[in-house]
Amino acid sequence: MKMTGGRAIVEAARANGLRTIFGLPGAQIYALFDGLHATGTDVIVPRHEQAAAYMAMGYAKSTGRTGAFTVVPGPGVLNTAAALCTAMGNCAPVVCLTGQVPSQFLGKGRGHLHELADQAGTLRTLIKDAVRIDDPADTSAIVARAFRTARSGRPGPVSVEMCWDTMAAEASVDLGPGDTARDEPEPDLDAIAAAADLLAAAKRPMIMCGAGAQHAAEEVRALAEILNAPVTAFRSGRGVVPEDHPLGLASVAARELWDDVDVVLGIGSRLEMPYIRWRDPMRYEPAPSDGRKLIRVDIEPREMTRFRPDVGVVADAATACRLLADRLARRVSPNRARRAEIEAAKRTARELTQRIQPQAAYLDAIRSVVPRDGFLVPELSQVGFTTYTGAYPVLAPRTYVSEGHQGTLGFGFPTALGVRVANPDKAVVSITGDGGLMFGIQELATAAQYGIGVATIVFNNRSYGNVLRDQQQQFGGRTIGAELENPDFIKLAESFGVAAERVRTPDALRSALERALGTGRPALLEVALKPGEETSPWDLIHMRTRPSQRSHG
Ligand SMILES: Cc1ncc(C[n+]2csc(CCOP(=O)(O)OP(=O)(O)O)c2C)c(N)n1
Repeated sequence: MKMTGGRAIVEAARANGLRTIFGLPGAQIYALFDGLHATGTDVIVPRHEQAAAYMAMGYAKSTGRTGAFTVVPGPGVLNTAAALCTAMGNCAPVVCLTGQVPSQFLGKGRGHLHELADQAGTLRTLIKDAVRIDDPADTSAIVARAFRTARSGRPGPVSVEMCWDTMAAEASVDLGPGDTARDEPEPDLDAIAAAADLLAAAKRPMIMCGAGAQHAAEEVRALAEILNAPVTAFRSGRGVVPEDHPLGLASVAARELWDDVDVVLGIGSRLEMPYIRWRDPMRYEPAPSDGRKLIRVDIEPREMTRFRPDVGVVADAATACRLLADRLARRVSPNRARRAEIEAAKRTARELTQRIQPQAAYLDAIRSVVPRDGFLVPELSQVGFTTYTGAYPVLAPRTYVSEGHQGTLGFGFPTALGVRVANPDKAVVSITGDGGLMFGIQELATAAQYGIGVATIVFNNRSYGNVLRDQQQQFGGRTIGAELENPDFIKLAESFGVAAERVRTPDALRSALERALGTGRPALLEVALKPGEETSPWDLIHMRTRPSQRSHG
């Protein structure tokens, strides 16, 4: 068939499941946008390219399906760089479709519009892969491979570029079929047997999940129930086992139990929480040095050398958990007393996290309104950090969409928009500080234009709160660059056509959020706080010792 290169890219992406794309047009990718027009693909156009990539990430993280975005090359692509490295860090399958200078200018350094010295090479240092389609006849195969790479192994972003003239010109293209396969390593059954032996002999095993366990909720829960093992996570693995299940628990409760844990089973997780945050975050350890046995299940073989376990199982989480459950079902006699210990740890954790005020009271108010299957997108903020402790229990897989190890301020609001686009019938709440929200405030226009019904709660303490506290406590009160003069968020939101309300108490937030979610329309709720008013959550995040044995202010 004769079509432009741009149309061919769209057709190929659609064959691989694309129905919605986030993107911002420009000359090099006009033909691609024309292809989107011709195929009736839903296009959401944000007001800054970074948001296109964050939205694709939110779409991917909340569904497990690949999210896609399209931007112009050079500055357009670089505007998405923070989102791309965030998506890489939190294992989001994302495909970026972009352009290039005209083919005759490739590598010439003439300074053609949006030229970068080596766009694909630059991107390859950030993401899983970056490829160019030089011959339109290869489009189907290259695009299918990009989607496959994004979702296979440890998922992550992949970019596909095509030169301006190639994208615009008509060529003969064979539209191949899509590809739904996912490359999966064959698990080493000896490693499975060794892991099963360690788990069978364990007295108090603990399971720690990461993003790589989100698709394996059923299998993880079945294995946990056989072992009567608590299942925890720091951020990306939360909700795999709901935190109101007798075996599901968040970080503070997990740390309460940690001292007695003898075998750790990490599933699709870097294990940052116990082996970095609960130890010395400045010290790299190549392997555990605390006497506990560690089993790691991870689809990425390099993980086994980055942090060496006693037994490493390179496998998909669901497959490995099924194999382990088969081997353990008749072999272990469940330690029933464990459930009482877990319950006690959860009670203690609840008492401790309730001391983080006013954040915990606001999070209780939010949790009481958001249904089990509703989504929360936190931000790098006092309330967002407080969610790490379990003060906001996560009750279903994929419903807590966090930033991962990049800790990217400003990711939250645009990511939440992508979550809602992918889940138009579910409640989606974005919580953010005033600093973080301003990284993407212009996307209120996008929310209004497309009716993206996210309820955004801005906790306005008129400062980069974390920085302010650190400077006050660690630099003798010499504060610099931490105080903020903000716009009137209510008037600002209303000027975008977004309903807004200011509240000053958790009760008022509860009713305002109920109203906002009830409308299904975008809404902004401002919680007015004083600078420095929040209790620091940090000693319940970096817990070197059992939290109940320490005193808290
Ligand atoms: C891209 C990026 N820039 C800077 C930071 C450092 N940082 C982390 S939290 C924070 C302050 C956040 O302030 P705000 O959003 O107002 O939330 P608050 O802490 O006041 O609740 C900053 C500057 C970061 N994590 N990421």
